[in-house]
Amino acid sequence: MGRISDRQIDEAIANFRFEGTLIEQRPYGNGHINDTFLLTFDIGEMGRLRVILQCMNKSIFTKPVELMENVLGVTSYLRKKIIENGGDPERETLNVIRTVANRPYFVDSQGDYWRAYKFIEGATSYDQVETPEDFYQSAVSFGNFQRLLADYPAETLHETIVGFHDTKARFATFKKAVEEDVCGRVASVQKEIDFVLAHEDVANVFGDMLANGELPLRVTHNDTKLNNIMIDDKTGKGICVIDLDTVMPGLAMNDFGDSIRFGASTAAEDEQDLSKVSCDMELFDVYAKGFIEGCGGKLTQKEIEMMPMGAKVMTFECGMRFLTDHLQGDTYFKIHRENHNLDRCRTQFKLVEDMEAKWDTMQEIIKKYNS
Ligand code: ADP
Ligand code: GN1
Ligand code: MG
Repeated sequence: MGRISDRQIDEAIANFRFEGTLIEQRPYGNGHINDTFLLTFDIGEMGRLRVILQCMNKSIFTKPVELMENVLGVTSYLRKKIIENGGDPERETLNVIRTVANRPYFVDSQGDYWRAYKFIEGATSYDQVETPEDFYQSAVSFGNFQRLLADYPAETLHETIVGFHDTKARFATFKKAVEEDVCGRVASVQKEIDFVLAHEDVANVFGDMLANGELPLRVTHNDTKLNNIMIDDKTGKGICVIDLDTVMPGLAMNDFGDSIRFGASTAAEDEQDLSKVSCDMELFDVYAKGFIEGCGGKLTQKEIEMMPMGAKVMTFECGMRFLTDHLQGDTYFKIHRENHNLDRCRTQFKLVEDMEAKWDTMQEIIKKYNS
């Protein structure tokens, strides 16, 4: 935090079509990318109304206008589908609040881009799995999300981050960061660097399979962390997939794998005590079941078979990205303490090792659901 001044926040607030009197504003959530604020308005007799206001990270999302075109396209498409299915479009998809000038985003006097969403009430985004049932529900929701978008015109989607899950390209970027060593940190992380170099094959698997036509490109979320889903406080069901910045053509196994990386870990993403970090096979099982069910028969047998690999690739890629950022001076992911990205990288590599040790079990679990 701290990147955005109070004056900028006030300017943004004044430029959205918010109703009522602002009574509270505070930073919100644990996202690593955008600056998120929770605003509370008093709307008189009607009580209180909350909204999410976000300053988009423009050094990461260099084309915020295109990004918002994606968000509007996807949310209005989902809205129609939710209504057709008898759902509640106010809670089951993000709702963009427009600006006074009737735009879906606001550009402030510093050139920063802002957007606002209705706050999804009565639901929680979890940073760690509390019960296997919650994790199962999040799997069904992410699977459903992919199923609902199966016929979305993929060619209309902008690629908001080029090569986002091109693990091979990320491996090349990593090697360059090691060579350049701009912060002089290479010598202190040789063990982690060696881990990456020894796993080059993991970086290439999906790129090679895509090139051979063995895997289909689908419209995917690409950032399926547990805290990017809202779970209903009353019913315990996953109700809304949020953080749509990276919805783009991608691989089903990566959406599966990124959820496992984050949610099936027995510890937080930045846990310093690595003895606490492992990949929980019960959670892997419930997530696999929920995701495959949620995708509603759309996945090919090959995609299902490759799900353990999706978990390994996403975990390896994320660890490599954290390490790259550590080497480059922590310019991408927000950090809240010294060596934060290094700590995050270490949990990911510990998970990769654990997945390697549990590889046969992961295959067996997936086989149960691949008929
Ligand atoms: P980032 O890209 O930084 O992760 P997110 O869009 O995921 O940003 O938002 C950060 C956090 O804010 C989420 O994890 C969630 O807790 C909360 N959040 C975002 N949008 C909403 C919403 N519409 N309603 C309720 N909470 C939200
Ligand atoms: C970021 O935005 P957030 O915090 O949900 C990142 C993901 C990483 C994740 C690691 C746009 O997700 O790719 O997997 O951190 N998002 C972007 O926690 O880079
Ligand atoms: Mg997020």
